[in-house]
Amino acid sequence: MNSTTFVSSDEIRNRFSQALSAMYQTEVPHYGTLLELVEQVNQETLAANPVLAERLESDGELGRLDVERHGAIRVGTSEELAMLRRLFAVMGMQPVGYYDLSEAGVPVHATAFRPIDEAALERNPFRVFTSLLRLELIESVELRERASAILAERDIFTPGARELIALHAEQGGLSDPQADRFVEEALETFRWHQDATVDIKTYQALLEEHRLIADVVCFRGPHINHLTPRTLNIDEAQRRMPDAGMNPKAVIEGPPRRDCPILLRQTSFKALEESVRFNGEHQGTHTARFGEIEQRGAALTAKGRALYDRLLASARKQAAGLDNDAHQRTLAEAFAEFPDSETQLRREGLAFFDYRLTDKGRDEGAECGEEKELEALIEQGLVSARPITYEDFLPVSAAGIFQSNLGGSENGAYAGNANREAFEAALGVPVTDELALYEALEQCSIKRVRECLAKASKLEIDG
Ligand code: OOG
Ligand code: NI
Repeated sequence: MNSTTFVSSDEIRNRFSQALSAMYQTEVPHYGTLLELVEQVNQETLAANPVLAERLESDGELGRLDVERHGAIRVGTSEELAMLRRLFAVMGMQPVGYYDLSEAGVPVHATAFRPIDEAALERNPFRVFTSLLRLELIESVELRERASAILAERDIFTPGARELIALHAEQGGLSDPQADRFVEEALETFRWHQDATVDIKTYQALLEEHRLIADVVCFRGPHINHLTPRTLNIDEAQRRMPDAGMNPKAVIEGPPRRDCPILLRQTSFKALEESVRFNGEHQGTHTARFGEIEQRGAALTAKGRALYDRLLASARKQAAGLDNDAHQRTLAEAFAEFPDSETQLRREGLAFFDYRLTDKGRDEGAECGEEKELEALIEQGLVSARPITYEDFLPVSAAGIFQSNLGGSENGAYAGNANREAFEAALGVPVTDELALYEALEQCSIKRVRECLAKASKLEIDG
């Protein structure tokens, strides 16, 4: 088959995220309610803030505000994770970053499958936070063996999905009908199953060890456990959740509200109790699925991230147990130390920026000299600098999201067990370092600016 007839991986990811969203809305009607709330708050925010509306419009963002930004699943074995890597690769999603949740008393480690280049992110940034259960952290040998025997029995992929993943590798792409079939088959892996694969006693035993172990082990597949649209005002959305019939988690995770947003702020409605049928015809319930919202800001450099981590750690100690309003006030006080203007963030090397030649720069670039420092070029209005959006996750925030749904079943004994090598061995490839990606984007934008200036001054000399 000729490669020109292949559908792009960006297009397959776009179709998949839409199909997943439609499925999740029918599975979890509450999630539809969250989407409506987010849409309403977004519209009000835009109406009250024409500058923001204009910027989103000129960035081509306005038309796709309602596209989900991420979802999450949890798998049980290395084989499952390795196959998922191939499934996500069909959609142009690569494993980026390593997240150790054992530190937070949750027996998983994780990565985010996401698009990495600028054009792909622009098309559809959909990512999936993917956790691998760490049975080796279960202390009871018997329970550990029982769990792995149960997991060994299941195949979370349909034969059709396996076939199309292989076909994609063989052909180097998928045709339009093949892409549609792939989306349909891949969706099955993410579907909810009301029938557990175990009896209620086994479920209870695993639940007692840790709720998350029961969630991963006792079902036929790694049901999608949340989706996450983008909100333009997370504080307002959180405030309105109860009136809209949702039970929000206690606090918004991440940095406080700022003039220059950094990293990622997230909150969710808490997981719902859903009815489940266990082997032996026992009816019971299981709590796993929720809805989340996110608001993203600038990607931080290693220096900026270290400052964020330090301030967050100190604020969290003081904020423990506070309600969201008090929690946000405590955070805001601690973060007073974190520069809050784009100029400062840039000059102090705290965030990554995308540099471009302005119209003025294009007209007058020749005289300004290519040798000048970037900051001087910015001051003269010849170059513009925009923060690069953070596309990844935050371990402390992720832990907060996990814990809000676990009913306090974290286990301190799991802590201190980061094992990136084991995760990468299971995955079959190393994960990409997220900082290196932002650094490369920034460097690439600087190089483009320099090249344009060099070309302009050469034209000037030649002419
Ligand atoms: C994943 C929780 C982490 C996030 O946005 O930080 C997450 C899970 O509960 O499986 O999705
Ligand atoms: Ni999430």
